[in-house]
Amino acid sequence: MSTKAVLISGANGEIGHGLITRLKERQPDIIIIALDVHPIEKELKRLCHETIVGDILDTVMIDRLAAFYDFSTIYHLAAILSTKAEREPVLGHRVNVDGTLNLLELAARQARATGEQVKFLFPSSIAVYGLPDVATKLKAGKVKESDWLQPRTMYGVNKRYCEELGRYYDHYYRQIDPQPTAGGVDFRAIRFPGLISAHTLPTSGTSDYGPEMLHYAARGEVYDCFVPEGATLPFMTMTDAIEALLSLEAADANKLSQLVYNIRAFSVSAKDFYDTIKKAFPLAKVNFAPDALRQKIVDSWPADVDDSLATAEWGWQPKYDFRRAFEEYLIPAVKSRYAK
Ligand code: AKB
Repeated sequence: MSTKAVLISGANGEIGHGLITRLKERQPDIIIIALDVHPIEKELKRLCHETIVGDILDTVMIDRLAAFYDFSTIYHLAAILSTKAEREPVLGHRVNVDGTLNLLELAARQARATGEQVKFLFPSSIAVYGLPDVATKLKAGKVKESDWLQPRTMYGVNKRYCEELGRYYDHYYRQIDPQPTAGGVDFRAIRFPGLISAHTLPTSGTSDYGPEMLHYAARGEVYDCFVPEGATLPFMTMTDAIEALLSLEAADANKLSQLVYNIRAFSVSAKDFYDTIKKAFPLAKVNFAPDALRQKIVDSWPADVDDSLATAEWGWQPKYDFRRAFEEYLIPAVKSRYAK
């Protein structure tokens, strides 16, 4: 039996949590199939039609999924983030590239079988950029989608390559087959900046110092920040990140001139984070103890990105600027989380 469903890989991760909740709020009868290497948390499980503990490298499991469901959209969120992928590059490559290939192949086969498009939403990252040094980074300002594409991390290389893999599946898949088929993969990617959630903490990324600083302060713990006060990256709230994925998914294909879009909400330094967090948690203590090697990664990522194409083509607008993010979402939500 075949049922139209939405597949979310990496469902138990930071984006997955919020995405599942939001999808269900928007469309209560949506059929969500949640896949993760770790068991899906209880409160998410009840929002899903089926939850699967499995590995995106397991093609037998993916074939079984394909036999049971027809997917209209795949949100492929599973990934090994930048710091972990730098420590274990082969694992990073396997999960980030081979895992993505397996799910693109699932999307392509299903699209061909049903004759309908399968949307494939891919979270790419500012890690695809590679600026040579801080001076260049400061001079570069808001980086456009086509600039500085020489990533310096395994994760960045993986994300960049998967953007191109997405282009292949979207435009050229099996292009020499004699019989063209109706359905195909509709690949759409967002290059996310650092993300901050009040409800979850990231694992093994390099932009983690922002969210970690907030959560440590809320728990009354001292935080050893691995970048210097001046380190600057674009960031956004998890709420905005999820809305962006939903907006891009819903966007009219005819209005999209490209497959990959920058988005951003605010560009701030580590000190900006500290100063703002201290206003809400006056006892917050941060030791700036830069790790020169991780700092180099942050130095190679842009201080800000140009998101004008996303705004023009699918109406991207963040709800939260820096002040509103903290005053209206992060601080109240993180206080209530740790008060429990
Ligand atoms: C990471 O730090 O690895 C991620 C990212 C910027 O994509 N948060």
